[in-house]
Amino acid sequence: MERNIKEIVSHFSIEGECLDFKKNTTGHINDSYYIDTKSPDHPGYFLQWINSSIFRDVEGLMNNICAVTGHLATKLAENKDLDFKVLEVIPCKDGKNFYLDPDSQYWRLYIFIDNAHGYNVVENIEIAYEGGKAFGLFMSLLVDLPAKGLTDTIPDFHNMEKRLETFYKSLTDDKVNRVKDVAAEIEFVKKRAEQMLSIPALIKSGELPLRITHNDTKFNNIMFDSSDHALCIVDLDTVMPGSILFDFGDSIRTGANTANEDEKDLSKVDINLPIYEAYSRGFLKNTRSTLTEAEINNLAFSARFMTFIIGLRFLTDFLDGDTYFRTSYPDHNQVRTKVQFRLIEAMERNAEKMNAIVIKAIEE
Ligand code: GN1
Ligand code: MG
Repeated sequence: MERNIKEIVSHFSIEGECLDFKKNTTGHINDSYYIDTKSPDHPGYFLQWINSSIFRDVEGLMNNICAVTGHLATKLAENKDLDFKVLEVIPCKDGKNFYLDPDSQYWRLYIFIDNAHGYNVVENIEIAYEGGKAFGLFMSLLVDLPAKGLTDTIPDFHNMEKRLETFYKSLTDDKVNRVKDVAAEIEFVKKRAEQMLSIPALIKSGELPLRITHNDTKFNNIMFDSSDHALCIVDLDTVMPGSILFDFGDSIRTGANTANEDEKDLSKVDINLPIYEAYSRGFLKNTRSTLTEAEINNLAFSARFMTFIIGLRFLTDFLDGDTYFRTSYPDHNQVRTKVQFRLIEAMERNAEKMNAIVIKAIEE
């Protein structure tokens, strides 16, 4: 679809105007653009097209984001020593927090965070520790925001029962005749499905509490400044009630993998235990006082749980003919699945060590 980015930006209350823009290629769901005002007096902006076939309630989603960023901004203003930033939503000229264009496409605008960078593969333990502290702080600053006020932007997002049901349906439908290509991956899922259902059982029984969580804590959603201090958490589309296990687990899936999420050479995939340890220490430094026993007991396992659920979603999307995640080549989702499952095997071999690391970090 041809998009007139400058025209779209003109609907927002910005300082200056959009004189140039550049598409950003990370992210599997939304489209993002850096908006250049080419002026030392005005900030740059970050424009996003919101994929409303995935986020069905954009109004609810934007209200979530405004509630969360508003709460964080107040907290950070009260605690100046925290040295942390929060995304700033720029409203439209009509006061709405998103712009709906004549083609019924949704857009939002943030202030661009200058001189910041993220990591797809974490380079050292200092960065991992900083990242853990950042997501821990994010969650701990949100403990007193009532979860009731937030909508589920994607219902059942990390609901393993539902994800398995959907997977089995895709298996039966075999829409694009790909079941024959993934026999080993299907076997992998079946072998572990029951064990994975332990988490939804604990959520249902109330042993695992629902909090406000980020739910998409890929390590590259942490922005760092030029001295590798963690500055800000981005990608707030899925901030909604969830378990803290989702947040811890997904950061380990992405941050403690020695390879990229779509590495073709599986021999490069492994769990980096020093990175895992550093992340755990940072995360627990800022969350340990709020965690329950059931959360602590399942923290190490949550890394396997989240790697499994996302691997399962990649596999399901492969079977459905790649309709959800953006792909760059035909078997991209299969490659992503294989990486996730290889990482789970590595974590299974290291399960005892991973548990011991959490216990040690809790006691620190
Ligand atoms: C999607 O678009 P991105 O990269 O922020 C997905 C996450 C997956 C991730 C896998 C809303 O996130 O759940 O973990 O891809 N987001 C949504 O890389 O489905
Ligand atoms: Mg995301």
